[in-house]
Amino acid sequence: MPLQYNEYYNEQTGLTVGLKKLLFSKQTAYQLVEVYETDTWGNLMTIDGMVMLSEKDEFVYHEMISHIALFTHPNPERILIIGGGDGGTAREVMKHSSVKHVDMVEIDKAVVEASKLHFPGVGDFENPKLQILYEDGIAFIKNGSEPYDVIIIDGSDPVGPAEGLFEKEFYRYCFDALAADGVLTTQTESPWVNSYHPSIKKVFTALGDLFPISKMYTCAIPLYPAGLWSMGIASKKENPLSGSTTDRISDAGELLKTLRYYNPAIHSASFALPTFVKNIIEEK
Ligand code: SPD
Repeated sequence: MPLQYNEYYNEQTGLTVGLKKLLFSKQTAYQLVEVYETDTWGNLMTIDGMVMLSEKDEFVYHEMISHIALFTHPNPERILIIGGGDGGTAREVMKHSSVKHVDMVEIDKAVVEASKLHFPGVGDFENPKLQILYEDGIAFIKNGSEPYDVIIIDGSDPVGPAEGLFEKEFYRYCFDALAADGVLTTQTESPWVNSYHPSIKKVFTALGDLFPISKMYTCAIPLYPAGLWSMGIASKKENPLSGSTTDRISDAGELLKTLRYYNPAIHSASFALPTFVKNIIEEK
């Protein structure tokens, strides 16, 4: 029997990845963090048996959770990332020349440690703009700080320590922590997995109640359950589909050359939702 990683998202249905060997395994106070060398996807990080990233497909998630929001904000300088310990989101955010400071609040040091050891191309941990705080993101945001221009919720699935990242109360704290033209993005799971629908609905109801503008968008991530992933953007002022957002993207030629998934057409197209996906957030 070959060595395999299996993540079941519905009874016996799931994802299978061929493994070469286990590289890292740490049970922390919060979760089990593991890294495997795979036969196809480079190194793969899992948390409590759920895929977080692979070397080969991480660019999709990290570009899409970062650039939609960063281009929507007219001048993003102060950024907060909740979670994101592998460093991929911070790497993308810091490609924007307007960004002066990034706080990354990661609850679990082991995620950063595993990434530094086994994902050398993912994090830009030595960048002086990045400050890593090993704290609970929910407590951090609740306690208040100087306002942020953009907040990115790069957490895990809605089980264990990340459960609170899908609650309205948490998004209210985020709203309060954002400047008057602030923008937020968050990862909101796979629309194909029925057990996630209540969490998806809860997040979009909260964003719609709190922010004048909120939208879902999607991207294709092969190693996440069923390959289709949803994300949410919420904004106090600027619309992600406005002409000024489009102009900012068109002016960012050099940055766009560094990307492999996100481009101007993907920015707009990712907001076109299949009807069954729209129904998850619109049905009463
Ligand atoms: N089931 C996958 C959910 C993963 C969301 N976060 C991924 C972390 C990558 N920075």
